[in-house]
Amino acid sequence: MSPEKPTIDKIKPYDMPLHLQVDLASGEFAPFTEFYERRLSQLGDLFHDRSAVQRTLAAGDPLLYDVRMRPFVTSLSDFTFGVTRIYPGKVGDEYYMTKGHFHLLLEQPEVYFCLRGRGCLLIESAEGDFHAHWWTPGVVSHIPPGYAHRTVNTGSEALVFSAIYHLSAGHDYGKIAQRGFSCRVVELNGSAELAPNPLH
Ligand code: PAN
Ligand code: ZN
Repeated sequence: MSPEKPTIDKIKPYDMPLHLQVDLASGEFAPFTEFYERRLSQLGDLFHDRSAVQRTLAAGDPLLYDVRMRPFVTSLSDFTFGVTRIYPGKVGDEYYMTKGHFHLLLEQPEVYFCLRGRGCLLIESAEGDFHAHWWTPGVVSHIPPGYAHRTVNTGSEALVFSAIYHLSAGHDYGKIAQRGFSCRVVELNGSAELAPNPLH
């Protein structure tokens, strides 16, 4: 999969302060300017159990997550504020998760803030330095420069989190699509556990 280039060139700079309102219960906010959804048919390769993917797709094409974003571009710099909502569910023993990516500009970090639900953030450098942050509402995670990141909903309700990063960071999905992270997050005896990823 090819890297997704930042859309910064398309956005007119605006140098005045702005505010927006997040509904903490639903994870929706306004005003947003970009919105996308990701369904299982777009993400089936992420999941280990391919026969479970096929069985699920035969019954429909579930929505795994959606993302709302509001870029703040000024004539000097930029930020993006985004809220991701991952729905509860599993494919095989793996919970619904985001695609996961490195930033195209590796030096660009990101801050995540868990607003609602239960989850796990996987963070890993290209050299294999792996970390998992177990999330409840109120947990803030810093993703340092050079670390890939993926979020997993381990709970029974939507997992909602906000993200702040420079829009110029961009997204590189290719490496994660090929081999994933060192660990997968699976349900084992009714609880969420890390399991080694044999493809990594
Ligand atoms: C987030 C993610 C968002 C969706 O805004 O883009 O949670 O995850 P994927 O992009 O991996 O599908 C972020 O990390 N932005 O940089
Ligand atoms: Zn990111």
